[in-house]
Amino acid sequence: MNYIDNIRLDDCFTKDNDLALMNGVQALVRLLIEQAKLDKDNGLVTHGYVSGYPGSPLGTLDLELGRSKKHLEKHNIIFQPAVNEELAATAAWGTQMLGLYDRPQIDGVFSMWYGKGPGLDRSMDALRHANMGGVSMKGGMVLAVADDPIGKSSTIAYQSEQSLISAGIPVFYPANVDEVIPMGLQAFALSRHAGVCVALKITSDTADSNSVIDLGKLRPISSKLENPINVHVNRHDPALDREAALIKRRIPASKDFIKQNKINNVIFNPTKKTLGIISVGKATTETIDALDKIGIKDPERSGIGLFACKIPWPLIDQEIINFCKNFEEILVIEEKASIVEEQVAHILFNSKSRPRLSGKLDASSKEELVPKISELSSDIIADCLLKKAIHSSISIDIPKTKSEAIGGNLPPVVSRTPWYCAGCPHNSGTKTPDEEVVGIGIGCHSIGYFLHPEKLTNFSQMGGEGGHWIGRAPFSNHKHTFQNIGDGTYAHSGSLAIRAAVSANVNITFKILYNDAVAMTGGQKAIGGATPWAISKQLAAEGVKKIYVVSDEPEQFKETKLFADKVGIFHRDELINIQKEVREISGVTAIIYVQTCATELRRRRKRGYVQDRDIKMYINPDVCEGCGDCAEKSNCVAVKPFEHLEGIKRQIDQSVCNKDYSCKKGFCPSFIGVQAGSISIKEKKKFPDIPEIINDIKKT
Ligand SMILES: Cc1ncc(C[n+]2csc(CCOP(=O)(O)OP(=O)(O)O)c2C)c(N)n1
Ligand code: SF4
Ligand code: SF4
Repeated sequence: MNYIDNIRLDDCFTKDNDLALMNGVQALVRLLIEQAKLDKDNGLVTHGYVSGYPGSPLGTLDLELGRSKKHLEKHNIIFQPAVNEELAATAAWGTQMLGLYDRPQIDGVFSMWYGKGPGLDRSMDALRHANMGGVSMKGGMVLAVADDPIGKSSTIAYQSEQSLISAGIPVFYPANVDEVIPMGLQAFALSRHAGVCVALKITSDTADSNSVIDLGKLRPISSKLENPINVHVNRHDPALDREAALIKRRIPASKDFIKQNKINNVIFNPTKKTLGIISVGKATTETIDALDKIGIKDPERSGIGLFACKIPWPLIDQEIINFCKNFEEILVIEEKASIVEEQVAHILFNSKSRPRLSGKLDASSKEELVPKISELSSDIIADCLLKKAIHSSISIDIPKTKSEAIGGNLPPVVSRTPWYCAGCPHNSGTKTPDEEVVGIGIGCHSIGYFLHPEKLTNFSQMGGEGGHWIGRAPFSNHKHTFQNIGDGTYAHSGSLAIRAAVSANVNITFKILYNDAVAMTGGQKAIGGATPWAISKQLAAEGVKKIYVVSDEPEQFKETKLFADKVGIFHRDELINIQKEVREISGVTAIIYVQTCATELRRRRKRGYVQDRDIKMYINPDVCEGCGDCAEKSNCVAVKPFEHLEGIKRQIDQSVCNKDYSCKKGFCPSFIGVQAGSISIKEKKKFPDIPEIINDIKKT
């Protein structure tokens, strides 16, 4: 049998040895499974718990956890998606209190919280309480913090360390997918040992990349340590006792654990000590690449040392003193703020051997060196190393031509403006009367920012939708504003902002874009979300003055008595008129715009959960005059221009069309609806057989 026949997609969850392919998100799932197995092997009876809220770069973790349900259940791990990150953190801490109040039949629960940077910020109150209160000895609490350093798919570029450090939470920073499981197991072990919450910082690069992992080597060797006293979760300790437990016992015990387990390590230790580099997290891999890029094949021979700092906080004084000893200069390579550099400066200040310290600034030239913003790449680091060579007496053997090669080895990347998916409800639901502007927020409707920025006011954090207007309204020349808010955001925290607007008595119309999904992060179900009729009743109970429901299929709401009293239900064609009416009403009004996310609808149709629409729209090129009205009316990416002998005309790209039919709104005679038609596929594509060489992989 071919070796490849034995490879399964879920090998990374099921196998105990052998190689398995996994991405950073799957590595987090396997981490939980591995922790369960480890406990079992050690004779502990534990269960697992995982809760959080999706957000990039861990936007797909909950989907992966959902897909792996059977594997998780086998190991007694419960996955409970949360209404928002703060409540997830509170629940995860709750699992640590089991032994105090619940007379459990198990030894403990190891729990994992996940969320993106802004989710960490909103959870800080809960996490600060958890870290002050402590974690159980046979449980453990690890936070998978999704860091998006360049704001690739976030409203802000994020670095989590500062928030975590402020709460005294140790930060583990795996450099790549390979380190996620071993470091995650160490994080759980530390959490149990010192009674602290421990963060596992996962950047976009780690979450999104794949690696073939040796499943037989997941478990790090751990040192046997003496158990610290009075560090674990306790009943109702006074605030100052909890502070003392954290500062005087948990953090010192954490440092002892990190030191004894040798989690940070020295990679290059030259005899001639010229430049000692301390690289943090994923900067280690990039620094090694950078050294290679500038022609330094043997760093130790060039007098270069490298200390891989895997735990940016807290640093272990003795490790830093030992590494830095006798170096002429130390260079700290870390992205964004100088978290490690400042600790190094503090540690070295009173030490006997005090080398020059470079990092964000070059110690000799005082010029900027390692960038303070965005993320680091091997090219940027190579550039820093070159600058170091120019601005100091340190001689690094760099071939001149190599420097020119930096950054020049990648083809230029084509960029395009983000756009709504074909048939997206936001194409229609976000429309406003011409003269109006509308508040932006979190979710797919924010894509509008790229399409018509002049129509939108500034975005807020998730759940802050409408809050800006509460501050602006008393001073504004406008009497009223509109505010978009997704149904996922409404369930997460946004309903509170509506309550705030009612209590501030401002004139605002919330447009609740009910697309029946938390679409931007992958089409999840809104946890704690409600039906349009339940939302209408919630809004009415909060004091919203007038509520409309607008939909592409208003006929689906025949049971009008399910809705709050006096709710008007209309077709989306009436949206503009309704907005003109509600803007004249003083106080808070709402329009619930109901149309399913087109991508979600496509999935549901494919899986047979909802009936497909059987009409396909075509544009007759002989009739089309190329005016573009259909594209403008629908705003749909599936309506594409194509070159015709008579000039540019329009056609519908059937491969992306989601049958929203808003393109035919212009009553153009070119449109043809074909019932029950299917696209003819000329020949099924054949793929070549996988070459036999694959067979040999296992043997080597
Ligand atoms: C506090 C916080 N948690 C998570 C996210 C990640 N996030 C970005 S868009 C989005 C989806 C919002 O869903 P919804 O309001 O339903 O809008 P849709 O994308 O469906 O249009 C989420 C969860 C975030 N930006 N902030
Ligand atoms: S995922 Fe859904 S809501 Fe988001 S742009 Fe696509 S169709 Fe619209
Ligand atoms: S299909 Fe009709 S509306 Fe669209 S570009 Fe052609 S003429 Fe204009």
